[in-house]
Amino acid sequence: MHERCISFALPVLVGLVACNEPVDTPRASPPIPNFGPVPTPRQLAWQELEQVMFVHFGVNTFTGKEWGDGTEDPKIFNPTRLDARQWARVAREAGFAGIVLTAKHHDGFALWPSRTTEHSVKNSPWKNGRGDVVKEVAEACREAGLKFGVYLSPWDRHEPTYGTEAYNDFYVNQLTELLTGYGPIFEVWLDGAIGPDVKASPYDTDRWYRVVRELQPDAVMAIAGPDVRYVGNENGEAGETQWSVVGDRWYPSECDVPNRFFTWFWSDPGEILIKRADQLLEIYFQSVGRNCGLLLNVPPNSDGLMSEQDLVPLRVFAASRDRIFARNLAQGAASSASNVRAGDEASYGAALAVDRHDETFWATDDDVVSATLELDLGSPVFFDVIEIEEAIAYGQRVEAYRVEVETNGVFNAVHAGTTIGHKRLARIEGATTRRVRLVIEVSRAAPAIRRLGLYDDKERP
Ligand code: FUL
Repeated sequence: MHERCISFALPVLVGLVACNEPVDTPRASPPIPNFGPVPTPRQLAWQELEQVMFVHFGVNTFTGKEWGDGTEDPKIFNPTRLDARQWARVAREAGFAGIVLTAKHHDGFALWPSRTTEHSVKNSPWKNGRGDVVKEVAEACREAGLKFGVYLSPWDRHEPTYGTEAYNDFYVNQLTELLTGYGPIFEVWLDGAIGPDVKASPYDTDRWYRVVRELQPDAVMAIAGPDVRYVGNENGEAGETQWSVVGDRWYPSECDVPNRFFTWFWSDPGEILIKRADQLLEIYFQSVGRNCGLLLNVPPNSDGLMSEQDLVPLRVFAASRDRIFARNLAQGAASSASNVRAGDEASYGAALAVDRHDETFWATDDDVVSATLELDLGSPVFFDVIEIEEAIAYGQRVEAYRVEVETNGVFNAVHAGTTIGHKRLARIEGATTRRVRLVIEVSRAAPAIRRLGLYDDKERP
């Protein structure tokens, strides 16, 4: 949280500052030298979002297919009760920061009245061909305070120029319509998928990237793009070791995952194929809790509404997650560290890892790459969830760490891990202790830890 301060520019009062925050609000820790590649501002902003909702919607919603072949009659698209505000409300109430909409899937059907194709909502009976799903979702997101992003499938099974150079013009024209007509776009999802029987078009991705940068400089390009990478599966499960650094690039991962087993588009399967709340919670721990963005799909039905059968587990998941993280038991604990950068407690002290501020962190001297942070919780406290965050604006550093708790004067490890990154969450068996240590065993450079959190998952069996 930034201090909101107003400087008075009166000649006799130069430098006088009035603050409306409590006086104990610490200042952000001063910058430290970057280590290796660091995130661009757009990547850093994206990583802070943590949870985004994916929305697959289109002709497949009406045919029950996952991959339409582009021969669909646009007349089948008729979501008579479509309410994008409901979608946005669902996303917001479940704690998601934005929505990424499939503006066009592999079937080539455009959810906006594109000038580039006839395979679009403009030839559907929905709103007599005058509807625009992209517009409705963009506006609903804006109203709900959510970010809005677009998925535009490069693979297009309807467009005749697909497979030729000319398709690049077609694709750039579609990108241009989407990136100029609907306000700020935070993410452009460039799906790498393509059927086994097809040769990919000669994609001029450099040109596409230039267009996105020019029209929406704050947008990240994901998957087949340079800013955010595919985690490698669609189970919502990142590896235990998860670097945002790949070679000499900052390239954080995203876990795109459907809330239904195996399917992205709505069809009426009965409840058996919908993931339960505890499975969604596990996905959260294995994606957000392993230094990844979570992009969780929830498909609207053929009426144009998200269905109760999808929403019930989502709500229960969100409530469990919020209950677990409601109270950080480490916040404000007495703290000390084996090393504090320049001995400057106010700027880099251990206490800054257990305050409530994202802008402050504990950091060590540059030549200290293993170090210990110790907390005294005042009295024995039970916890079974651990949260650790690095100050990734300066790079990702930690390679090995462990968390120890004290019992009868002896510290024992209850969790050990490799990478931390933006966020690391761990569920442990549960420990009751007064003293806790975070031991950074190996770090590529001086560790910079912005949060150590301890939580009690009361619902856990
Ligand atoms: C894949 C697509 O083929 C799926 O249909 C879905 O859109 C998923 C998110 O990406 O590559």
